Amino acid sequence: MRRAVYPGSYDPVTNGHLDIIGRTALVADELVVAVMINKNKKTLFSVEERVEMLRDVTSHLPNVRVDTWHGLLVDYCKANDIKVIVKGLRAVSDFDYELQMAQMNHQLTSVETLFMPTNPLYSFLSSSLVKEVATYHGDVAHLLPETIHARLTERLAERA
Ligand code: COD
Repeated sequence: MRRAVYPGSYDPVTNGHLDIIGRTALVADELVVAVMINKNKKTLFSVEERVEMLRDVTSHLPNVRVDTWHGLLVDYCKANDIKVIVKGLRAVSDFDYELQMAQMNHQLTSVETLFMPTNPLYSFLSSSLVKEVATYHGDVAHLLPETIHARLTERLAERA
């Protein structure tokens, strides 16, 4: 696989995302982790912060870079000559919506979507659940890289 994109919100990046990034980086020549900007979605971290955090935790992977995009993913792919989208699949519940998006994206520009199965260690893990549990002081330290956990704790304390 030449160049692939792994799009998401990454608010914030979790060990589940990192696992998919690391495994995809082994089979792609170049992987772009794209923070997709959705102005209607309320996020805990700004786009700049999410990019900075992703760059920090992927700095050991030489063929991974981080970018942002506002608009359709297929337009990002076209503009960057990317023919493959990678998505992580946690459970059957992810599959329904991901399949719909994969088919829509293919219909729009013939871009292909490849699904990478979650590591069972992280099959329950999502950024939103992590934020919810951390908001009520549940322990999520083992679910995030250390620096991200520190930034999450700090941000939630500011908001409290
Ligand atoms: N294990 C494995 N995979 C995981 C895990 C985990 N624990 N956690 C998350 N993932 C996967 C998700 O399934 C997803 O593939 C990816 O990681 C990113 O996850 P999130 O939660 O950060 O990002 P989402 O799901 O909010 O991202 C949705 C997109 C931004 C990719 C989507 O809305 C999109 O493509 N938007 C762009 C606009 C567009 O083109 N719309 C038309 C689509 S047809």
